[in-house]
Amino acid sequence: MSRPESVIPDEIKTPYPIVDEAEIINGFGRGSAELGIPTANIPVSPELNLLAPGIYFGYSKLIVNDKEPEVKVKQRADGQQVEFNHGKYLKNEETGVLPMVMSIGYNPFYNNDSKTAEVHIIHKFQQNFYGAKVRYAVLGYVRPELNYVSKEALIDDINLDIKITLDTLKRDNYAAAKELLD
Ligand code: RBF
Ligand code: MG
Repeated sequence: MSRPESVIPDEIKTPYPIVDEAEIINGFGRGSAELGIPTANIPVSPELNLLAPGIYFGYSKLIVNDKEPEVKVKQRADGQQVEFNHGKYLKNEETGVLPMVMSIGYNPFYNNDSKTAEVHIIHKFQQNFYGAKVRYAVLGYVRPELNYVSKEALIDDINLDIKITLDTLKRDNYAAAKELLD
């Protein structure tokens, strides 16, 4: 599988890199449960809000929120209880700089009412880390948000986004940008 429209330039061009830090909030609980692709939801900052809805890529780094040492149970909009552990169970290697894909927009496949920003960190985590913080560097754009005929088609396209991201981050300028979060 390939995607000719996802041509990413050799240089990181303005408005990238976008570097910021955000608190991880809970989303709809769909990412891991329904798609098998967990995402860390973050507030849409004014800078992210300027980006067109779409899929972006870069690096992220999780930061344990030490100011909140206690695990707290919060109620999600659908009534489900979610545990905010503020990242206290993260392993050492899980707080390093890791590749990420970010989805910004309205998730046409699910038809959300409000704009969301979600980061899928390309790493297999054993636990959630709601309430932790994430530093991120958005380095470029992959594709627009789309609607799909099936959940499987959406998952296939996300897997291709992940592959494109990992390939792109091997290229010189993108590999060097890891330092932005070190
Ligand atoms: N949702 C869509 O409706 N259309 C998309 O094209 C789309 N692309 C995504 C690409 C990536 C890399 C990720 C992580 C998510 C994407 N999503 C997309 C969002 C997905 O629907 C969402 O993560 C789950 O519904 C959980 O909120
Ligand atoms: Mg999510």
